Amino acid sequence: MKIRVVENVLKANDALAQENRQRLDEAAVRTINLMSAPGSGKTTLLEKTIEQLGAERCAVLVGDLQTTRDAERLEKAGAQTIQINTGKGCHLSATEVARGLEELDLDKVEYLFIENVGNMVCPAGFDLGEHQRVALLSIPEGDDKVAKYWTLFQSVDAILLTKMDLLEVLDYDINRVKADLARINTAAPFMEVSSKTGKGMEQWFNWLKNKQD
Ligand SMILES: Nc1nc2c(ncn2[C@@H]2O[C@H](COP(=O)(O)OP(=O)(O)O)[C@@H](O)[C@H]2O)c(=O)[nH]1
Ligand SMILES: [Mg+2]
Repeated sequence: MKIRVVENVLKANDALAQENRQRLDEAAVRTINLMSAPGSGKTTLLEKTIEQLGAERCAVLVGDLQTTRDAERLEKAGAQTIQINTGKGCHLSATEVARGLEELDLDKVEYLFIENVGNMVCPAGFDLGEHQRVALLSIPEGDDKVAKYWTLFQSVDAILLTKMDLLEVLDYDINRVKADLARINTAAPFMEVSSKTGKGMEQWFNWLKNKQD
């Protein structure tokens, strides 16, 4: 019985996600769902990305349990931003994204970024209607997270190893991460970046612009 309820919730979410995707296709807005642990650098990456792509081409839906802090940061970067507070919810749902889309003027927008609620488990199970999924993984989190949270890393189209400027001060084995990814997801490009120094960011921007390195 419990299983049937969960299946129904997922089915309803998937149907609405499909509607969101259709709407975004019609508006020609490429939509990217960013997922990672809290503090791994999603908002900072988006601040730099908005600056690089041009604020008028970007919109953001940002999910957090509470506060409008991330929305305030991203609005300051110049992008149309809608904050979604999930209360106790550990991930965004297609319903919340549909409501967020109602609030956005997508006329001039080419990129919609969805900053999901920070955690490496729940967001992976919910289609929001995005076109691509990106996982962030930061150096301070430790090099065992791909193996531990493999369902997230298996489901994404690109992986960013963030805060590369901290590599020297923390014990972190990038080869261990690459070996884990070789078992889980070989299709997604793996990019080593630092929003702080700008190192490696060109590869991310090129990926967004559909350019090869
Ligand atoms: N050293 C370093 N710190 C970073 C970098 N990117 C983000 N941070 C810091 O990490 C903290 C969390 O970043 P934030 O973007 O809010 O993470 P989010 O919770 O995933 O959105 C902040 O104090 C940022 O200044 C980076 O590339 N290098
Ligand atoms: Mg954030």
